[in-house]
Amino acid sequence: MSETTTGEGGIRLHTAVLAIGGNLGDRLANLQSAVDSLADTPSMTVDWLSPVYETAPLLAEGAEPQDDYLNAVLGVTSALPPDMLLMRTQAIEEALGRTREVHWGARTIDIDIVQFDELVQDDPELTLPHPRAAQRAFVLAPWHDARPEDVLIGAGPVAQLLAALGGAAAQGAARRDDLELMQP
Ligand code: PH2
Ligand code: MG
Ligand code: MG
Repeated sequence: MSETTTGEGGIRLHTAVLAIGGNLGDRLANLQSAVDSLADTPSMTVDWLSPVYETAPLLAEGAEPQDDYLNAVLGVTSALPPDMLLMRTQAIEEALGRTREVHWGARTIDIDIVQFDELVQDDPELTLPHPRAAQRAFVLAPWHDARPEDVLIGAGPVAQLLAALGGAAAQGAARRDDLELMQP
């Protein structure tokens, strides 16, 4: 993962790991729409897709209760630099009805860039790798299922990070083998 490759015509291609999740509306349909929209992005291919997990909401302190999420992780390759990839993911979130009234509020869809090539940056608009991915079973568990050898840049092997959390179940994350995302 995360190596920069050169595509046809010498265009720089980048790989990214994205985490998707939502807890409003038809959760699986919203995840699938996000995957489909990513695949429809010019120059972008969806390389792999994780299983779907149902996960207890991780809430900000004092926040109102929320319904459980569905979460998944996927790998993409594209020619988009990080800021353009972020613009695209935000446009897809908006098209799928995402609103941002409450920080960490319930949402139809959230698309987070977990890592981008081997890039480490502290830009307040886009911190890479995602600063909280190493603590989140709803990211690590599906990622590990799909790509057991992957490493979260600067943090360590996904397998070790997940084990350090006590596994998926310790954070209320359970694989839903009855639900599946389709490669577009
Ligand atoms: N996303 C959040 C806050 N809490 N909890 C779960 N289970 N899954 C999420 O994707 C999630 C969350 C903010 O992005
Ligand atoms: Mg998020
Ligand atoms: Mg987000």
